[in-house]
Amino acid sequence: MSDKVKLDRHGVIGIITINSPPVNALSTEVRAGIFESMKRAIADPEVKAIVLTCGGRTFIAGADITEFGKPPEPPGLDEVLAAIENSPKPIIAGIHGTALGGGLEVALACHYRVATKDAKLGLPEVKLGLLPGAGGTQRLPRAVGPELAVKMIVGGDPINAEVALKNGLIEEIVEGPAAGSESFARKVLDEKRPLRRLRDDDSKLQAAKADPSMFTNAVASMTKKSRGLQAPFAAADAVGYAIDLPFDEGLRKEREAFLKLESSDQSKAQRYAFFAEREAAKVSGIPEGTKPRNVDRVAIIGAGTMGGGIAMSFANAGVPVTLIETGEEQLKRGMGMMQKNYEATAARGGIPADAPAKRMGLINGVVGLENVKDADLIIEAVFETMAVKKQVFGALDKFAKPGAVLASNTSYLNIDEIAKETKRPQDVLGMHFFSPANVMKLCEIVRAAATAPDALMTAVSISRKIAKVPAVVRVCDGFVGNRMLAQRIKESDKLLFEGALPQQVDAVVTKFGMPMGPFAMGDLAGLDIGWRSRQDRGIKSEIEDALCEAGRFGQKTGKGYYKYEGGSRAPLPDPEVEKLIDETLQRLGRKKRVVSDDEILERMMYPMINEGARILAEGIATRPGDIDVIWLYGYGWPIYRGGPMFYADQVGLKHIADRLAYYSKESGDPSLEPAPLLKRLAAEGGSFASLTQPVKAV
Ligand code: T1G
Repeated sequence: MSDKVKLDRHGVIGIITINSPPVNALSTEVRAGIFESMKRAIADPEVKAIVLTCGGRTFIAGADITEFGKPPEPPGLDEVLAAIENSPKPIIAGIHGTALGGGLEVALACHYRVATKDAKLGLPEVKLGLLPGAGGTQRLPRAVGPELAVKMIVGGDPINAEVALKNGLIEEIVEGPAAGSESFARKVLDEKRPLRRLRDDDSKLQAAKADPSMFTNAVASMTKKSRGLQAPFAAADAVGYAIDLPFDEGLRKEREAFLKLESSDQSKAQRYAFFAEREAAKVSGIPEGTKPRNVDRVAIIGAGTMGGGIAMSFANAGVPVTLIETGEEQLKRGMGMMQKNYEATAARGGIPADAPAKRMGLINGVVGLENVKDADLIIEAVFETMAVKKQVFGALDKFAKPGAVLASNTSYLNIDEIAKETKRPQDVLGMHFFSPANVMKLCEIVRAAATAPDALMTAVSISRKIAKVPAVVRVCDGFVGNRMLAQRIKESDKLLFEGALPQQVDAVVTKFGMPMGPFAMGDLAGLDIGWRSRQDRGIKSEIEDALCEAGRFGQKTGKGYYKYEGGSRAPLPDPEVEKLIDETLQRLGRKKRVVSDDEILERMMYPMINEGARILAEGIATRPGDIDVIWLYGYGWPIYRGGPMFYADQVGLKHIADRLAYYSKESGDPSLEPAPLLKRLAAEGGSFASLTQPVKAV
């Protein structure tokens, strides 16, 4: 009998308790333990009803993801669920924390479910490129109706206990999972309630059977944002089986669809991303047990687009913020922007109607740097020049309390240099947020040479508290994301000189799954920023300079690499641009050639991967997974491709190294030469994934 699952008896109630930290995942051992305990409780004549509950911080949070892709071991989850569902004695699931995936499927096979008020119930399998594979797509629609089932299964987000109660997924909200479910079990016995098997109850499917548009509309709205993903569409089809087919036929087809997704490249990439995200929060090279400093209050310097977005992220997590500006006018503009943003989200139903007032109530806007005095963490989001950063950090050194963590939101400036402006460089680091900061999940945490381990842990833990994904990097120009992006921008410029058009390059990149191509991105950011800094540095980018000289700064002037009509943000190819490019190439005596989409894709991705290899070799990033997390959550890399380093392993490092060597020779550009680490791994037949140890201690 497994020590992870135990069976107790409280009078006529059999209590099965799972205790398998950290999240009671349904590993082989846990499945076997439940199966054995079930059989024993059912066979025990003293036992009249059975409760299934968990110890620790949560109910079952799903199948054990680490077991996917490995040969399945008995008992299968379907066997365990059949034993539960066909039990002659009522079985009650007592839920607390998160009942997710296979965990909710276990509860759905039970005859009754109760939950504590903080519980969350969901089927997030699509977020792993999967669909519920143990009856979830057949039982949940019968429990809550097809519309909510589609929302939960195709969207993957959990519902809370209140919504679960309202929609009949649970019977009651109880105090404690064990005590609450035990007293509910006694009620079931006292009131001789029937053994309710969801498989036998089609009542909530009738409306959708009568009017199929109910289902198709729900699917259409939930799959709107699923471009490139397989799982959401397969999951929607599976819910459709519940409406159209008998239960067991639906179950069989669900299983078939699950197994197909389980072996898919997309799901492998999404499962990789799941663990890479969690690994990225583990900082190497600091003493075991280093504790983060306490953060009760945060101060943010600058109420512009970034400062405002960062302030909202903290207020969204209930952390009070002091937002500091240099003048009343700037402050008023910044506060107004956040208010408008919150109201728009509330109007869309994205947050409760009273949230804008509550969250704005947590943001105290003031003028004057001295107001940082009570803050435990100070994040500077001012104009992106070294001079301004140094001036601000010099002042912060005077006003900030001892032990406060001083973070800069710079996206590429040298944090070591900024830290030198203070007498407390051990408290200085970078917290690089991405625009819009209240939406983008990534926080690229930059560890400077003098940053203290506990200051670093403070930045990592507070990032997770505000629902950001932290990734720790070292100081270099552009850190990880922007440094790799610079390689792509350089190649995209060169492609225009060789005959490719902006819309061709962008189409290849968006077809690959990126939200936007380099030229549409340039138009969004504004081409004049790069133009002015090139002028400052006396360097040229002939084609982009010509666009800027023609007043084509991008969206802000209604034309750049594309034209934008009627205030729309949709990029439209503009023959004017083609003409301007041709004129520039003629003036430079450059010949155009036909550039294939395959070549464009290789030159958009491989130089970035090559730079990623350099970044690993220099120890700027600890793991390839950290680089992937940065691209997934900061630059919109498609989740179903896992990230640039994961993608590189799928393509094969030998092929990438060979192609880079070819492009380097063709263009005479030494920076395209394969990096030593890439060359070595390619020669050894290795992969970035094989780099289990940091290439160099961070
Ligand atoms: N399997 C294995 N390990 C898991 C796990 C799981 N399902 N869930 C979490 N972990 C590990 C995680 O890697 C980390 O490990 C530790 O637990 C704490 O997690 C048949 C097919 C539950 C909301 O998708 O969403 O069921 O880093 O840091 O922030 O239909 O974990 O400490 O070594 O995330 O408090 C469906 C996945 C599976 C839920 C807790 N279930 N988990 O969040 O802690 S597919 C899921 C989560 C399935 C069936 C199908 C979250 C959480 P380490 P954590 P957290």
